[in-house]
Amino acid sequence: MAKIKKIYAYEIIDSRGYPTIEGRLILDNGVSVTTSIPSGTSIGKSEALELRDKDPTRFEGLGVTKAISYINDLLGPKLVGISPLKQEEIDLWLIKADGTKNKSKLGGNTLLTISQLIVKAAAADLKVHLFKYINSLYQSLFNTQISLERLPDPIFNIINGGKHANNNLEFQEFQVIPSSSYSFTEAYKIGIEVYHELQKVLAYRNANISVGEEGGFAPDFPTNLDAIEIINETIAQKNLKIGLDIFLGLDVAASHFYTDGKYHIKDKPHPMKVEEYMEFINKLVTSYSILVLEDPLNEDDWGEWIKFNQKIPKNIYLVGDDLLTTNRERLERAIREKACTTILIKPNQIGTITETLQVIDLARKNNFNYIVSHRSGETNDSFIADFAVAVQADFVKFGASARGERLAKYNRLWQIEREELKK
Ligand code: 2PG
Ligand code: MG
Repeated sequence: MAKIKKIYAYEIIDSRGYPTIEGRLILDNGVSVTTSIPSGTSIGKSEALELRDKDPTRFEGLGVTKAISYINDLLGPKLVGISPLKQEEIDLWLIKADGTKNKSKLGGNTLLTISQLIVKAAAADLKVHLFKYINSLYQSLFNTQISLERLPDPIFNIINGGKHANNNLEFQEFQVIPSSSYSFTEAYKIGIEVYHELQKVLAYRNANISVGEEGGFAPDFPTNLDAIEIINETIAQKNLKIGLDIFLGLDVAASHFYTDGKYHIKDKPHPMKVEEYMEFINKLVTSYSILVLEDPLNEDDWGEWIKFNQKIPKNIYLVGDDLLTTNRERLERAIREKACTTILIKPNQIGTITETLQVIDLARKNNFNYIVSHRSGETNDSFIADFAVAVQADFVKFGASARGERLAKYNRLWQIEREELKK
């Protein structure tokens, strides 16, 4: 079995134009793999720390040379001679080397670079598709098999707002979700055609067709509801039936417009207290075939989440992203208190692949749904696409069906469906 010969990292620039880490691992048989790390713009308070240099003379303080020196000088050399098949051991060693609860010493981005390199190197060495290797890794960690049957259903973020765009919408993501009865190939085509139709509808209305961080359009509208209405109109133009062929989704990312104990959105002329706001969101969900609803409430208000979860229809995926931050303890609490039904999975929120798989295992054992997600700051690495197939996520959320860093993931899913899943 091959052993690690060298691990090193360097800065590259992400889709937002800011530095991030790319790492490379070379095995002693000459096999080499590369991976890079995404970065969030709207970040949950409980996420693993993303280590940045804070040196104002470089990249507005967002350089990652400190993290890179930890990989090149501290961690990488100690892994020379070790087999990449020892994922769990290596990840536990990384966690211990950091020693903090939120990876604040070495950085979640530092640890995840190494953790992902190890996964990729093992798959490359064994000459198996990445998703098949991650699937077998899960099986060896938890003694349970996940049968590789299907591709996750894609969630396309076609209008961007909130922190992802400089338009005036408070909600962060307005999404369309083709019915799960479609194959990925069909769903992808629908997502792409709806995206282009939306561009036409927006242009017809003299709305702005420039895009936000995740490739969705970023128009100004008088209210958030107007953005939903325009998506409905677009879907009707394509002769698709809403609630049958296609559904809507929202990442409200409500923590970002929650101040002074109230929710501030332009749909109401006054800031709303939680009761009124919940009523508003609940009505919106039921009137607009919203299937997936992410972070509708402030990330600290567990009690309100519990109430809301009781209130909304049972068939809706109530998703905790900023609430749960791919964190095992927070997921345990959500399960215990019934705060929501679905967790968003982002490996860089926690920092290692083993911990990410542990969270998924906990979700699966408790019939909790899970969605694998990109970040707003992305690279062209499609690791997350293989990861989502490997764990048979209910959905994937990789942004709009436009811009290279988003398409790298969707196109990889397409390739898996076309060439690799059933072979
Ligand atoms: C989210 C993510 C991804 P960010 O809130 O779900 O869409 O955004 O990466 O900016 O946290
Ligand atoms: Mg989110």
